[in-house]
Amino acid sequence: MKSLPRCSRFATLAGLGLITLASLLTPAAVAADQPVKIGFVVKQPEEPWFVLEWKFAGQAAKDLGFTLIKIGATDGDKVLSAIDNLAANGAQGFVICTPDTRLGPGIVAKAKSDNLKLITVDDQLIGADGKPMLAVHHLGISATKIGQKVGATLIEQMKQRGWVAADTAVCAVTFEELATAKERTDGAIDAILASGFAKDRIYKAPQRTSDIPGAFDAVTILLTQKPNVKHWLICGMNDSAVLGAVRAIEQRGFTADSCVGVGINGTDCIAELERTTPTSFYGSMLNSAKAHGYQTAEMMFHWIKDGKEPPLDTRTVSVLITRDNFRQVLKEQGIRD
Ligand code: FCA
Repeated sequence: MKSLPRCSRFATLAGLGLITLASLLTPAAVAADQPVKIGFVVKQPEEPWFVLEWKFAGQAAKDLGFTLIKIGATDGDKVLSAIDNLAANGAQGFVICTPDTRLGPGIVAKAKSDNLKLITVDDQLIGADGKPMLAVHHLGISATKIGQKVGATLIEQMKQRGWVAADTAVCAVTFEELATAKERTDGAIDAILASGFAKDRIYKAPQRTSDIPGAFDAVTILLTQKPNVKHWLICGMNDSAVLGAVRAIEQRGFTADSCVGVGINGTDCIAELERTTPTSFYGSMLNSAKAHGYQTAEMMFHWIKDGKEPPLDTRTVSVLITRDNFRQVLKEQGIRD
C-alpha cells in the first residue's frame, strides 16, 4: 500500500482521534445491549389527560421495546427526587410536565448532573429571566389558536341560541401563572372581543388550583359579584376549569338553556358528555393525548438509542367534540373502544 505523506498521515490520525473523542463526548446512542429506560413525570396523575398521556407512552414502550417509568410529582421536591430516582434506576432520559414551570432552571440542572436527556410536555419551563426556556426540547399545544377556537365556538352558540349580548356575560376561569393556560384564556377572550362582544362583560375568575374545586370556588365568588347575568359563556384552561365553573353556575339555577361552556383537552369531560340530560358543558377542544404521550416517549427513545435529536418545539392542534360526535372521534383517536 502506497504510504501517505507524513503530514496527511498525521491529519488522518488526528481526524480519527477527533471522531473517537467526539463520540466519547456525546454519548449519542446507548450500547445495543443496554436496555432503554425512560421516565414520564406528570404533575396531576389523577387528571384523565395525564392518565392518557401515560397510556400512550406505555404503548410506545411496548412498540419500541423500552421500559417506561411513570412518576406522579405534585410539587417541586417530588420532581427533584423523581429525577434522582430515575437516574438511580438506570434511566437515560425523561419526559416531564412539571407542577411548577418556574422550577425550570432546577430541573435542567438536575437532569444535566444526572446525565439524563430531557423533553418537556404540555407546560414549557420558565427560566430565571421569566421567559420560556427555548433550548429545552418541548411538545405542547397551540394554546392561543385553540383558545381562539373556544371563543369563536362560544359566540357561535350564543347566536344560535338567540341570546342577546347585553344579557350575556363571559366567565373566563383563569390560571395566569401558567403560560399555556394564560395563552388559552387570552385566545378565547380575543376571539370573543373580535366578534364585537363588550369588553366590560368579560369577567375573569382566577383559580387558585388548576382543578375542578379550584374553578368551582373561583366561579362561586364571581357569581356572587354578578347576580344579574342571564346567560353565561364559559371558558378556561382545560376541561376541569370549565367543569368546575359549570357545577358552580348550575348550582345557581342555570341550565343548558341559559349557559354554555367549552373546555380544552376533551379527555376529562367524557362522563359529562355521556350524561343523558345535557348540562351547560357543550363540548371541548380535544387535544391529541396520543401525540403528547406516544410521540414524546418515541422522540426520547430515538434520541437515546440512535442519537437522533428531536425538534426543539413541536405544537399540536385540537378538534371540537360535542355530544353529537364525541363517541366517534374518541374512538378514532384510540381513547375509547
Ligand atoms: C396543561 C394542563 C392539562 C392539559 C395540558 C395539555 O398541563 O394542565 O390539563 O391541558 O396542559
